[in-house]
Amino acid sequence: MPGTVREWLILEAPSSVGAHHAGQERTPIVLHDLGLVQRLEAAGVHVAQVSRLPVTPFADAERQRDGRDAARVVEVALTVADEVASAIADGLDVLVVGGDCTLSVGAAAGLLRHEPDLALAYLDGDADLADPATSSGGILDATGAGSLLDLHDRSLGHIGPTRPLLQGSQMALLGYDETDPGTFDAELLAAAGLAITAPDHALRADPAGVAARTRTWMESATVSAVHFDVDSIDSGQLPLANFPHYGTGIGLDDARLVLPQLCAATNLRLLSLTEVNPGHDTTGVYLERYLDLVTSALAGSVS
Ligand SMILES: [Mn+2]
Repeated sequence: MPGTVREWLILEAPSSVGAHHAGQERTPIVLHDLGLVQRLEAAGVHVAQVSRLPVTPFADAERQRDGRDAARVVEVALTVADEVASAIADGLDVLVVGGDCTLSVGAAAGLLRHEPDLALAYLDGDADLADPATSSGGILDATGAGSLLDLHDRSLGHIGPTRPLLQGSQMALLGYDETDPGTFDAELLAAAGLAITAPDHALRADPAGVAARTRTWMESATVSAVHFDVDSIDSGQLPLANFPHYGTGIGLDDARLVLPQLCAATNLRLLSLTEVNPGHDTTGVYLERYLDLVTSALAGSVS
């Protein structure tokens, strides 16, 4: 919070319940064991509390209209919402360590209970506009933005204090791949009326400029939040994404410009980290880069 020292809750959310397969549920534990908390503290980030939710891995659930394993996805998202709401009420800022992208919907819902005037920067290699009822897999992991905007009237979009959770004017969508018909829909996106849209090629062309413009927009709201899906970074440079994205997204150096700028928003209350699958990194070199990126981004945000 401006004018005071930020104190963070690290909310470890080991869930892949909304994903294509298991793996991401290990990430919060792996990052914890690699010293995420100590690294943040060494960088000057004040960690007041670390809390770990129950491990909820992907299950071979039957597909439903609301998406694969929708009831469990909603249950986990609501648990995240409760934890975030309680931390925000206590004056803490929250770092959610996921886990799949549906956790960000829960985290935003929790923040919105206390702060309806929220600006959310959604940095993701996918537009996440899929309708779980009609998409090829029914996977809710690919529906985060659409759920926040309640574009398809599915249960994950109905977990918060308002419907939709966010108006289009409350979201910036950054880094997404316009060539993926599974998650991107030009007409749907245009109709949603987002505050800022910057597909991957636009973000690559001017990462610092887009990030600065987005930060200014974030700071015009009462509070702001960032969703950071690691698949916004080209898998050729950081192959940690649960579902690989080669030749799309932004470079790692671009991300080193963009993420710290977004996290430097003076009204930031929430950063949600998603989609890392630690099983993709056999040597630890990529996780090390990821930890560096996240740590320096949050360290720069200390006001
Ligand atoms: Mn994604």
